[in-house]
Amino acid sequence: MTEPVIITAALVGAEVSKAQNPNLPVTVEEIIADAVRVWQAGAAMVHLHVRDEAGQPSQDRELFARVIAGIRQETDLIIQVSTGGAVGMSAAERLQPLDCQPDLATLSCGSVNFGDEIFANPWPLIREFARVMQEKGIKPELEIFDAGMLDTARRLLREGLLTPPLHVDFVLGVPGGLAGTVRNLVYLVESLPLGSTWSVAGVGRSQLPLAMAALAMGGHVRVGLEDNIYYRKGELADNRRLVERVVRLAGELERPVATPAEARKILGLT
Ligand code: KMH
Ligand code: ZN
Repeated sequence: MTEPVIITAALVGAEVSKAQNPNLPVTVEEIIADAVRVWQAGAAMVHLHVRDEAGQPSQDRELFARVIAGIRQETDLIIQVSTGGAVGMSAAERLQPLDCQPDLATLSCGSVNFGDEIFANPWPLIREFARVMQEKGIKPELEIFDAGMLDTARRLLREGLLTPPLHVDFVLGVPGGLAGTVRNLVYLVESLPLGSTWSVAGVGRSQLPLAMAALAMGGHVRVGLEDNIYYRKGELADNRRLVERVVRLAGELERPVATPAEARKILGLT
């Protein structure tokens, strides 16, 4: 049978505001409600950020704990927390959600220009984050924003800070990172360590073509307002519709959509 596709919904992120898209979930209740909607639509995993009362990005462990508890009460979604947080946050701040027993956590494998700013992930920070995840038994999702970051992932493997098989997410189309083209995706997938699982998150207008490419290539797909606020040019999206579209496309390509239980098996989660 064709490999089922794991759909991950990146619900809110740290960069988008409600002013840009009123459908963005920012309160604890809104994030939980959107998680339920994308789960009903076919997502198996959520990539989580949280916001504070002012709607600003936060890595506060209490906020994460409330969101995760609410999602787990209503769904069997796989919970993946961000350790990227927002540009400029300290390492200690970013690590907080690892205290909330997520299933996975992101591990960014290098620094990258991020619009006008720098998303800083120096080697000692990467190594420390990997060590904490290993200690807590949390599977990393390796965030790859540029091609050299795969070499950093290999270095972590050599140093025993990652346990194979790896799970990788190619975040392509960040202004400052590797462009969101099918050619780049093919190159990255061909460069992966054998046995790795992978998904792609295309930023902005690259979200749809890269999702379609991943479906055709046997990979997994991340969509959501964190990466892209439009459904099509000039029309704002919401998280459920973005997931529903991937489900329809998967159907056309005869890729079954993984339930959270199937996704857990594919990712080797216990
Ligand atoms: N908000 C970006 C600076 C992650 O979640 O791990 C980092 C980010 C990656 O979103
Ligand atoms: Zn994120």
